Amino acid sequence: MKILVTRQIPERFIDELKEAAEVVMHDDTLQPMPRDKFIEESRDAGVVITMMSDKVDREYLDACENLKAVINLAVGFDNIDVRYANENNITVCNTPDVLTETTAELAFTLMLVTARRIVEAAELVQKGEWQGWEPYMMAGKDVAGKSVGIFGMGSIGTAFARRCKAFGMDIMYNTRSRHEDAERELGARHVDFSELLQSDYVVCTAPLTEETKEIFNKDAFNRMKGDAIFINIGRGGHVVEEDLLAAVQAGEIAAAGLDVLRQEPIQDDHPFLDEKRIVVLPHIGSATVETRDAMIQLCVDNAKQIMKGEEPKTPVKVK
Ligand code: 8YV
Repeated sequence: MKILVTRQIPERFIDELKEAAEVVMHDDTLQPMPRDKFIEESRDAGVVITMMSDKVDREYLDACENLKAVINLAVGFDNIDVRYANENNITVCNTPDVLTETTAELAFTLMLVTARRIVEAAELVQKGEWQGWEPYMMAGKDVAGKSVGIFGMGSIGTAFARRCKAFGMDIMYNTRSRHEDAERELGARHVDFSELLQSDYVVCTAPLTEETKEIFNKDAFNRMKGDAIFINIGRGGHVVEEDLLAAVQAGEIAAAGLDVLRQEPIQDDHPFLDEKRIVVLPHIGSATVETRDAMIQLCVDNAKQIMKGEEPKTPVKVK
């Protein structure tokens, strides 16, 4: 049975997979597999290692009769119809835990970068425009001692909260269910969404679901403080980008730091590109060599276990 890998991964992982099955790896380094090729190559595959850009929907799952498992190189799995896959006896795996600290670190970095206007300041120097000093030149906003509202308190949200505690921040969070460990260890308070929006920093770390889609919209941004900073490392689909842009431009919030967008990569004419107060990163939350190695290794381990007919390490189950 074949294993299809839809992005390029280092040869050593391919060699390991080859011990279990024939392996086909996509031959483009940057672009995803075109949809028709993805389906075609998956028809005789037993296992597919996917990325968030691969849509594993009903049409795809119906077309792939031999498929036993879809292994997503990500902790998020909003690109996959997990329920339908499971109904059809197709296992779905993701890569939780191994990327938690790295992604929380990036979220914290984005908070510091936007608060202290790091991109703007570095650009000023690079462009040769640093010509003197005045007290409020590139003045930003403190992080230490401020309040932070974390939307989504899973493992990444909690790891992020730990960093906030070290900065003496007042931590609030909003999720469907209470997180008693975070309350006890970090002094985090469970608040409703309206109260969360009153924080100095509003940080989205949640997975994308039907309930959270476009939750950061005109109304949410209107309710934030004028000097609030919005950070998103979850998924672009949480945000109505036009409303975020309008809120920043109208001074309804101060700035935003985004690692994720509705459509990735960003389009050349995207209005965020002209807005200094919105920092956009190319979805690098988990992008360290150590973590990417660990994520890929976990996918390989899952694939090997499935090929042996064993339970994989990290299956996704939907309730
Ligand atoms: C992935 C991510 O690198 O894990 C996730 O959910 O968003 C990132 O860590 C990205 O999705 C590539 O699949």
